[in-house]
Amino acid sequence: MKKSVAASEKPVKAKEFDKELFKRSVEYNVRTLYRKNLEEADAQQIFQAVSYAIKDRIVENWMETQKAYEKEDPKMVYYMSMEFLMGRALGNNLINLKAYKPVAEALEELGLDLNLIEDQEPDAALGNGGLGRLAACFLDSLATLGYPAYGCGIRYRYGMFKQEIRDGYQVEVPDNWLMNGNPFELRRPEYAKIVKFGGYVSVHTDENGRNVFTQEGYQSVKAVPFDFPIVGYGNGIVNTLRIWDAEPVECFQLDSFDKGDYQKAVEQENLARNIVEVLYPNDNHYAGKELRLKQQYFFISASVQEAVEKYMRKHDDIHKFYEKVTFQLNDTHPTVAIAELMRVLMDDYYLTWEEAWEITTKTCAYTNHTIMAEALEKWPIELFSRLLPRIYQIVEEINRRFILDIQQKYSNVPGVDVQEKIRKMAIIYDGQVKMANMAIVSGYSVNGVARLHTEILEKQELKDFYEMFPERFNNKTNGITQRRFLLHANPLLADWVTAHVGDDWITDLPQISRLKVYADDKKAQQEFMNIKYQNKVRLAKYILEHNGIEVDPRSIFDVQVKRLHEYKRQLLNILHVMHLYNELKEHPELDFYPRTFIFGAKAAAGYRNAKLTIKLINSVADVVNNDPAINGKIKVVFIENYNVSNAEIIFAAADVSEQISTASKEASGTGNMKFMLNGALTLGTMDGANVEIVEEVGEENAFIFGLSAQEVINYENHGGYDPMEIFNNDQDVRKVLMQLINGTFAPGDPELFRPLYNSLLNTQCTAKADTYFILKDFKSYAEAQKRVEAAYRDEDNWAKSAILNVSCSGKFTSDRTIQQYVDEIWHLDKVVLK
Ligand code: H53
Repeated sequence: MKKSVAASEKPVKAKEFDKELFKRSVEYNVRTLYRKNLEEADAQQIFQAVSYAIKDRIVENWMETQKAYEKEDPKMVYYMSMEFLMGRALGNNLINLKAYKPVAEALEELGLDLNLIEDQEPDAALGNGGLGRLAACFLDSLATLGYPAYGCGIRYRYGMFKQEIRDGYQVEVPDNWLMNGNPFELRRPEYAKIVKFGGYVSVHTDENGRNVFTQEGYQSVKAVPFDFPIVGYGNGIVNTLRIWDAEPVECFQLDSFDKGDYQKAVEQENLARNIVEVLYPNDNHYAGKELRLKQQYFFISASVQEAVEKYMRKHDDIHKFYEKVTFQLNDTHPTVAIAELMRVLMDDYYLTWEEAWEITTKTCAYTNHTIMAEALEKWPIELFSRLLPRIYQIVEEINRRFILDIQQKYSNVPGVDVQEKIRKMAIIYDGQVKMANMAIVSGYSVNGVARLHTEILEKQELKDFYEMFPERFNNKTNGITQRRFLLHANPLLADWVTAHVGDDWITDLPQISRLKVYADDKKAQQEFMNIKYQNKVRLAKYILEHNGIEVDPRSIFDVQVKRLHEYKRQLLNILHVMHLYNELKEHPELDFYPRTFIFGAKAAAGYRNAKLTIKLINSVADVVNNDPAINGKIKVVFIENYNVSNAEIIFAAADVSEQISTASKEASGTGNMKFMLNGALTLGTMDGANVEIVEEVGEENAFIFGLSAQEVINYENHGGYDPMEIFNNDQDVRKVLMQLINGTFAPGDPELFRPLYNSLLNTQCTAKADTYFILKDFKSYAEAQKRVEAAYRDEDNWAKSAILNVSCSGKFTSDRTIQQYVDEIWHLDKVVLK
């Protein structure tokens, strides 16, 4: 680790919280914002007033931090991401200011409940799932560790849709999160940038004999940044998440009519309005929409321009740009940053190709988050070159030179088919621009997000690239912030942990391993189970209020919350619930430990099988929950609108964490880590970070089942799996599959779930069947579920395992992940405030 650059070695202590001052400022804010006093203000107004009072405190630290950065001139990381799934800010800011408890007390003295005030804040849902939430955790860790960083993204007017369940179906409702204004953001018009789309490129030679490329006949949009403070924990550091809004370059001008470019003014207005309108609700799936590419270039061009200008405000030699700046590309979505940086360096700063290339390749680093083929972005040349003509020229040249490199390297190597290499690795091939290939070729680092995932990249998916650039590849196993997902989400457990091992875990999670000595302690076990019980009561209350379903907090809370995707296999889970229900119906005398199966998941709006799986879960819930014959032993709950805020309540209450993806498909997972931190036991496949979780906690404290990643890959490559064989031989499987098409769960429409049935069996042989090996893993999953039940009956032992899960979760803090990015990729220096 490099040493910090500031003079003072000791981090500042958080300023003492002045309760009276805070109370006065809340009252003052209500008065000036709404011309009301506290008694007259409604809950939303109080939320705003409280947030503005907190923002005042943050702004002071924000200015101090930025002043220190200005003075120390440290290297900065720009974390470029289409998604930042921030969730709510108020509670998190209070936690990180170390002001949560005093503020709660101050508000209580005013007759107000901080929890209810927090509930007034809409989630900033500028992301879909894992990738966006990871970005948010990384920002928290960067600020807490004192590393200079910017998050760069888009200020979508509508974030991730709100999910309503009507008649068991998902209905998408727009998320107007800015409706009441956002108290924490700051508009920064002074940093606005112009972004150009379309037109054509003209070339002329200037007086120095240089080719000058000019984009002409384009449309442009003004990118206006909004800054969000990212508060470090207890260290006074406040970094910035900079998200870009779009505005028309010029408003309508009357003389537009005279000039005849009224049409153009209208188009620019529309472009600006559309570009940041909405987040694409696809997770792990690329839809190839033109507007999406516009969004990508829009925020990237603005961010790259700003990074270069900021650098040039302090330095005069652009050649050393990479010494002060690094761009981390969060998946392929921001990959146009490579060509945009080349463009700025060559066209605006007149560097040669070679000079620009050296800077770019030393600045850009890429994180791969998936091996799912449908998630890899490939843009049709026609679209890409029409929208970004200058950028396309640059990509073509990167590609041309790279193909020469391939030829040079492999032409004389016996046994290597150079054309095959080019086919697999070229950036432009088959009429498409392949963004992942560009990111690998043009950067200094390529990382996967869990050990297994990185191994699969190196040995299979990106094998040819790994062979060519082995030094670029590295692993950074994901992590999560314990400040949000334990300290804020689970105050009872957080206090209990602190009472036993002190509070160092808040900024040094591996310290939580000191809890291990309590795993066998009967008193600790009881206390732990009691806390879990109270958290289950809290969740049961939420479920009753939101779903109208009564669940028993003494039952096992078995939870699968994550995006709905076939590879995540919610279908396996619900088929198994159907199977248990069958067993109970057939053997009412069965000694069955009551179980509550809890699901939460949003499906992409156009993803048919995913949406039908939601309907199936709700249909099964309707039948099972209302069948007196099973005496309430199984309950099925689908939590509407799973998001960061309700996730906090859900993780805290879970006994069992369902991590059941088809091995090799889940790059890492991060929900798995949040469950572990809150003392749930993992029921999972050896996939993604599950492998490392089990390695930390021991296989005896988890329930592992199913095919290994290598077995899955072997079947995929060589065939040999026939789901029909299982259907014909396994009566349990056969029965639940028949129930998909005989109306057991859809009495009015027996054909309703046929597409799910077909996806598993495909009797028509028109497509591959059971691509995600659900039937193949069914039996071993059911057996693992039996082990769960048996284990839960031994309460002491369960408590021991749960405590061990908490105490072995140290590795999975995003503080560790960020420190590894810093040490091995970014090479930043810590800044400590004086
Ligand atoms: O990224 C998470 C992983 C998870 C992976 C997810 C992800 C997205 O949410 C969206 C696109 C994408 O390529 C990958 O599915 O396994 O934990 C953070 O790395």
